[in-house]
Amino acid sequence: MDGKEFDLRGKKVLVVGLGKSGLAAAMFLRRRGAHVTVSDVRSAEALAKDIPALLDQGINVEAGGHGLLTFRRQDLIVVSPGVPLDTPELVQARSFSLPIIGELELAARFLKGKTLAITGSNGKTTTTTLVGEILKDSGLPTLVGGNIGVPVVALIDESTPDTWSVLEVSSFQLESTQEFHPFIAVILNITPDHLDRHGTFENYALAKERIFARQTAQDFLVLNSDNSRTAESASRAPSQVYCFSIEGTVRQGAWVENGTVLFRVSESAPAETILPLAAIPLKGTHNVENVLAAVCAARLAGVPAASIRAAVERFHAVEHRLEYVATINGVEFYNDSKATNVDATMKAITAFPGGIHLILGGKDKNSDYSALAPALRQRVRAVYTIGSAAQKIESQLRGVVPIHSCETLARAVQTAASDAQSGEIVLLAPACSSFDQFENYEHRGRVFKELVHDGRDWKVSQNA
Ligand code: UMA
Repeated sequence: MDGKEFDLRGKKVLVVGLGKSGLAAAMFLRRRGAHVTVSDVRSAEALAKDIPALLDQGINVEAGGHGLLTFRRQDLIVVSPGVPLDTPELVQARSFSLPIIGELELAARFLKGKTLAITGSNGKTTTTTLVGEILKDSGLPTLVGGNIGVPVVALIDESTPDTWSVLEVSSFQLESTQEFHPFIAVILNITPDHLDRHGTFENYALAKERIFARQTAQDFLVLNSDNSRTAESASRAPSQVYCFSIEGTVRQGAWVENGTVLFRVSESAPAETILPLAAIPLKGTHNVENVLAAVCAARLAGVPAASIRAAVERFHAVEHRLEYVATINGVEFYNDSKATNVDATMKAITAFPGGIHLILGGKDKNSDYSALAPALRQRVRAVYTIGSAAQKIESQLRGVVPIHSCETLARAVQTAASDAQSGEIVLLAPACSSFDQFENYEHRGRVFKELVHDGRDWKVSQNA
């Protein structure tokens, strides 16, 4: 991205949204000499912890709503990922031809070194973390950020021409990119998610495809050939396509054969052995896919096979992704709070052979929960619903397995823990976002873990 920096000195820049991304972007823009205003729909009270630091830096703050005038007198508008691009004030700004970019695009123009970007509906955080570990372990100077929780602008000052920036990128971030141009791009899978924001599945898929839109023939794109919508992207890629598959051999990329992960750099090259499946310390076939994607990305970045194997063997589940919590009276508790869509929940269910007591619910994203029915029939003993999506889930899954309306996570954990027999599983994999009852999915996962640990005596006291 070197050489595409804009001169921000004296420019009037509006940052929309004052979350993690907006705060980091505003501070960065100010340090580069821009006149910065931040606008957020939340009240000044709700933003109180951040306002003094912004004012100290000479940044203007508009709280409690977006003013149409604020969106007019600007040279550039930088949008936070969570702000929909069809927000009326942004639509108006676009009609006045004001340039609008997202935080990812802003950062990409200043980030030095090489970018390795990972997107997908599920598995992004695990794969990004794993690739970051592999690159770091092999001695490459590596930074990790993006949707994983560290705004990309926050990486700029640390980056050098030798840096590898490993970025988790979401459809929200990709939607507002223009020149974003990763050297290695990965699409793990595309399955329905965020339909409340993108409207249709195809719009969502097209946002994901922006990860490779500006790549060239010198760049690489890694795709999951087992996922139909992802495989389809190959024909549109301007870059060199590598694939991964757990179902069969690929022309160039990574696959599984006789219980071993193999990689080849081209169709005519010999297959290299990377590691046996048994050496992967993560649960579920979806995690095998994540490892295959990481193998492709890391080999393309020049990391030797032995180094990849060592890093994978040491890797532990990321918090809130099918994270083992505890075994109480023979019942295992797993926290998959990051399963915020139907496909992720399906993957969590299929990671276990059966005997699952499944906690579902939260804020609906216009999802179709009936897609879970076959997996529920095969592996799930009962469902425990929580949150505002509960009624919809119950009506779409009625008669499939017993459903208990629990409303709160506390009741759900308690009921599921009491129902489960030794050898069974209590799984939080809610298929919904968390914002109706929690600050975010991390908060929901932490509360789940606390409830599990606090409730060690439930069964004992009930049986007493
Ligand atoms: N806001 C407005 N106007 C609007 C909408 C929102 O002013 O019309 C304000 C809100 O009041 C709030 C701020 O915008 O103050 C929030 O901005 P944000 O939602 O972009 O949140 P950030 O804290 O900046 O976090 C974002 C990502 N959030 C989203 O994409 C929703 C984080 O991903 C990411 O970790 C962070 O940037 C750093 O890059 C979270 C996420 O849920 C984990 N991502 C989705 C997912 O993984 O499914 C895509």
